[in-house]
Amino acid sequence: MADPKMFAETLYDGYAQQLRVDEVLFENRTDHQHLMIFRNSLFGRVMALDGIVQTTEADEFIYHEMLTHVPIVGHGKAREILIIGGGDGGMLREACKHTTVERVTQVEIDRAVVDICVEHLPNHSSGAYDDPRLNLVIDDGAHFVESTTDRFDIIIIDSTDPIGPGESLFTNTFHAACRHALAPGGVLVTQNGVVFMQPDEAAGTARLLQSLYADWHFYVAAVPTYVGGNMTFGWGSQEQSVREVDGEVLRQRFTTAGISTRYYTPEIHKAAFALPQFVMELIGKDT
Ligand code: AG3
Repeated sequence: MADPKMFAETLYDGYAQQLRVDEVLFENRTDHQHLMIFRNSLFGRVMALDGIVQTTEADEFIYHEMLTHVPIVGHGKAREILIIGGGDGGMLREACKHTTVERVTQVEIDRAVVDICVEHLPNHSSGAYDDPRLNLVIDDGAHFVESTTDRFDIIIIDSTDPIGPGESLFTNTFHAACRHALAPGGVLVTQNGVVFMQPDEAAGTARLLQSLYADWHFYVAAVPTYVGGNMTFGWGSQEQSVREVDGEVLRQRFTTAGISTRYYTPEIHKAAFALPQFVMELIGKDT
C-alpha cells in the first residue's frame, strides 16, 4: 500500500505539524498565493495558503468567535464592521449573526480565496456571502483603509502570518490608517499568531497598539491547528471602558443578541484578557 500523503506545514524552522491528506479538493496558484483545500479525518476540510494552515472545519469556531463576539459584545452597539482578509468567510458568518450589525465591509485581497472557499469550504461562510448587509471589496487591506472615508465601530484583522500578501497588515502605516478609520468608541482586533512560537508578532503589534491607542491589550485562545498553545489577539481602542465592561452587562447583551456559540461565553470573554506573565513581559505590561 502506498504511504498516505501528508501535508507538512512550512511555518516554523525545526518544527512542523502534519495532517493526512485524505482527499485534495482544490490545489492551485491564485494570482497572489498557493491555495489548497483538502480533507482530513480529524479536522474535516482544511484550507492552507502558501503551505500554512489557515483554517479547518473542526476548530475554526474558536478563532472566528473570539475575533467577532469579543469586540462586538464588548462594544454593545456596533453597526459598522470592517473585516480585513477572512476570505474563507468564517469571520463574516459570525459577524452576521448579530442582527444589530447594519453593514459588514470585507476587504479581501484574493478573490480566488472567496470563490474557492464558497465552493469547497461552504460551511465556513454558510451563506453569509449572500447577506444583503455585506459590502465585499477585493483590494489590498492596507490600500483600502488608507483611502476609505467610512468609519467603523469594529475593525477585525483576519490576516495570514506576516509573510507574503499579509505582510503589509503588520506595519505602522496600516495600523495608523485603521485607527483613523475607527468611529469614536470603536475597537480594533487583530490575530497575532501563537505567542510561544511567534513571540515577535505579539511584541511588534504591542508596540504599534501602544503608540496608537489610549487603551490596548491582548487576549488569548488556543486553536488546535495553530499549533503551539495560545494564540494572541490584539485589542486597541480609545475607550478603556469598552474593554472593562462588567461581566453581567456582557451576559445581558449576549442573551439579548440571542446568538448561539460553541466557544464564546461572556465568562470566556472576561477571562481571555488574563495573560501569562511571560506574555505580559513580552508586550511590555509587566509592571
Ligand atoms: N488567519 C490566521 C492564520 C494564522 C495561522 N498561522 C499560525 N499557525 N500561526 C486565518 C484565517 C481564518 N479566517
